[in-house]
Amino acid sequence: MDHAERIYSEYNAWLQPKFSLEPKALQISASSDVDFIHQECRLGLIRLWGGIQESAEYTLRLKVDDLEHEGFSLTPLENGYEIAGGSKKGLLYGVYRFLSRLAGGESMEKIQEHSAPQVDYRIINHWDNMDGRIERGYAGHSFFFRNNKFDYDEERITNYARLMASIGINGICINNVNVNRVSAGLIAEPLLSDLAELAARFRPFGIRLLVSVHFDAPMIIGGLTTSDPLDEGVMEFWKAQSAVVYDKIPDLLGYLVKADSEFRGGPEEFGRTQADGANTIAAAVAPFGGVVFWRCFVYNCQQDWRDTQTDRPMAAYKHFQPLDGKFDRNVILQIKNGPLDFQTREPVSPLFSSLKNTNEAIEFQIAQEYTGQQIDLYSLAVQWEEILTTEVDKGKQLKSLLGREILAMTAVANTGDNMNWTGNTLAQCNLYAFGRMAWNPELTAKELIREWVRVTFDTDEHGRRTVEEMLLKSRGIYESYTAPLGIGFMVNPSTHYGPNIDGYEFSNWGTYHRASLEAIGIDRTSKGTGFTLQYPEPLQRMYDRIESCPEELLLFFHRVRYDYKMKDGRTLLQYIYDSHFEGARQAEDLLQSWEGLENRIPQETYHSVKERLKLQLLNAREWRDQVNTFFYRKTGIDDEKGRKIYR
Ligand code: GCW
Repeated sequence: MDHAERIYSEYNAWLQPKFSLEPKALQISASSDVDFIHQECRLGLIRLWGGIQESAEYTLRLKVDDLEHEGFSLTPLENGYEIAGGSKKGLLYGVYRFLSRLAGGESMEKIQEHSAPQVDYRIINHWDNMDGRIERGYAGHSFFFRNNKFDYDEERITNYARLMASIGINGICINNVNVNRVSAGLIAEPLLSDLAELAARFRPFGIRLLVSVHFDAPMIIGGLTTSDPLDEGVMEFWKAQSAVVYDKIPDLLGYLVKADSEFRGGPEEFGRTQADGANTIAAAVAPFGGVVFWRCFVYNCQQDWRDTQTDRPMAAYKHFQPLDGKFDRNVILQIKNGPLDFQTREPVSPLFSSLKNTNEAIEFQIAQEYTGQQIDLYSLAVQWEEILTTEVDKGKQLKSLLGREILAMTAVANTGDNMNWTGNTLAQCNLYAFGRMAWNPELTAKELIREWVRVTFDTDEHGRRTVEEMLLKSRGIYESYTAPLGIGFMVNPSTHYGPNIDGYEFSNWGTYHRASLEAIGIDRTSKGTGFTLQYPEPLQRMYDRIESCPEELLLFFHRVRYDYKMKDGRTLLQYIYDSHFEGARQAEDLLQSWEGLENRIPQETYHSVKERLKLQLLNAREWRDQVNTFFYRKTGIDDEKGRKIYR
């Protein structure tokens, strides 16, 4: 292997060679302006086949054609094959798709596809701090930063860029939305030059960088005494500083901003609106074609638990819905998928159906903060598919808004400097699925999981099926032994792993279950906090009425007595017991299924996943016992099936 080949294969997850594939004798033909893509294609084939045997009899043609801008087509021909793209970017995507289908074991003559992405912006958000730590990172340290400086392995960056481009990602924000005084400096020298150098490494792969900026940058780096977005000096600061930034990085995608959120400053501190804040910054990047991604994760994180009027999931709507139509064209409001915070089960944020004249981005979290931290198995694709197919307006699924009102799919990265990128190898599937789903939201979790398993493991049918089934079931299993029915949280404060039922019950964060001796949950109906009123009819009515509320969200919307009869006749309490006993038992099944793969999966992966599944089992048992004991102690009612509950 020469150097270039090694770079290609070293860490490349699903682009890693797995099979010894039958090489095909061919020549690659491409015009000289797509040299880089030509090279990528060559390296990819060498990696898959161990080499290329040149032959004039069969030609693999790469060309830019009249297709959708980022689209591509893959077409077998009489004596050759054609990969066409609507632009160089489209062609690159076509090449990667072609390689990845080959890697999945398909034969070249049968690969035929025409595809173009549904949303323009497909973005990964890193929550990397410049000291090298990653907020909510479960796969090691940052591969961009260390000791408050850029510090990276160039090959790894290339590999990462390739990996992301191969699933259609075209934007990456490299620093945490929680910007501190150091990372605030990314838009000024000396860090700006380093940022420009990094941007250049991503550029050939069609990836534009974004940078998280500090709302108080006018004070921190501009030396002003205010950050008031309507102050002349502040507006001038953003304009001048952005001109400096775009001079260095002309294709920077733009800025990401977390303001008025979790102790970060924002426009509301100056009596201004979210639109005032976003528009001032957006006006500064507009001349350069830049975009401002403005997060809607705005709520009171200093709530008094005694206050039962304030209802955290209602906050984003209250701050942003009244401003619909007031945001500049280059502002995209970045909205978390649910109204609370990346829980296993939440309704879709009501902002998506209620903003009619505002650009939106949906934000997912691939990092498994509340979903098992890359120890417990959790296939997010399953959850995302449910979210995208949720009805958000009369007869309209969320995914029908993609490419119309929702212009971007963004997600918090689950990667770090661990050799396999994601700590748990099986968590790679979530990263893969995000990119593919952002490209084509019609893909189902089942299809995505199958694709990923195929390109990742060189194993037999039994092996593949086992991994697929484990992944498909994993979300349901995790949900059932943690905090099901939409009640959420009950996790250890700050780490967010493992059970702590009252951990947040008397805290400031606004996430309460309010369990008493008789009932649990918050009444969020029109008669309660009024949260359901944020949805259009008929959703409002559906969530309002306990009979029509989807059962899996029962405790998100309603306060329910333990003796409430669920649809199948069980009491709520018995459902809680069953769910936890069953979930913990299924965690055992996961481990057992995996153990059956001992000689079918590469040793290192086999053992590291097994270690995690063992930890998952301990976690599941701890959740089961703590939750069951908690409710037993509240109610004094035993499990009908007489299983062990600690008193
Ligand atoms: O879920 C919370 C996390 C914070 C995170 C915040 C956010 C980056 O616990 O770590 O901060 O969400 O999304 O801004």
